[in-house]
Amino acid sequence: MTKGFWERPRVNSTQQSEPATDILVVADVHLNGDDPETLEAFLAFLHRESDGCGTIIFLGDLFDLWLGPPALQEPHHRRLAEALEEFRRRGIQLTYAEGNRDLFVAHYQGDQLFQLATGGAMVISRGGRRFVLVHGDRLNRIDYNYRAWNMLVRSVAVRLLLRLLPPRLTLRAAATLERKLRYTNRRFRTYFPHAQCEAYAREQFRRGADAVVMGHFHRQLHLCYEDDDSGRGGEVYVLPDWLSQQAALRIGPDGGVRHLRESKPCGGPEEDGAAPACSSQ
Ligand SMILES: [Mn+2]
Repeated sequence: MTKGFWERPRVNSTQQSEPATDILVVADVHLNGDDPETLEAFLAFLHRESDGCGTIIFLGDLFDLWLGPPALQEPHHRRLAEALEEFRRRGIQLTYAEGNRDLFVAHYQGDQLFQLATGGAMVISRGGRRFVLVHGDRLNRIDYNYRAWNMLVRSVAVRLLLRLLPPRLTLRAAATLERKLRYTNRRFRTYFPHAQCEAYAREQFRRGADAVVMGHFHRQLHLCYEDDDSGRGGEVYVLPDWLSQQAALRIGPDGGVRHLRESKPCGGPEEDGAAPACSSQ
């Protein structure tokens, strides 16, 4: 559900208390059925990097396209679902914030695969810092075509259609849709909407957030916003995509944020150690 995303994002708190464990945040993995090697590489990455983590937050677009209804789960979706079971058995909390390639994932898969799944933003606290985590595709309010498209495909009518149509037909249509979707918000993905980001972030800071974490833009940014008239400021971390950069972000028990990066093709993990210098906007 996306209604009121901007004005009042659907925010969910994943935990009341603050456990002394790290949070691993991953975005834009863009897995698909044609590339099982990448799926396995991602799972290996998750196993390695989730060591010492109590929570993994998937910040949307885990697949090139993920339709939530159980009848529309393809082998690569099922493979990941099976693998997630193992993380849950290890006591790791799994959460999901939908991206633009996810349709009704929170609705249908929320209770099955994740302790928490949302079509909007989620909130988590560490070290007294309050983080708002959101995919980021709906950040740009002036991308009217995309917003209209987004409202249409996430409507109740489309959800019902997905349940009524024969799965084979739906999956074929989805493959076509997915190709089209690649171009819907291309123009707005080629640059980072700084003004829109600041407006969104400041809204969250005024509501008590200390930092906003997002993916979607397939680039790494760390932005600091000074206190405004409301006396509130904060930071924005933009997480690069896992697909091309094997990037992830780790939030420590003290609220510290660290970017992880693994060199390609298959070297050991290289850690930047600290987020890039914070540049004021
Ligand atoms: Mn995206």
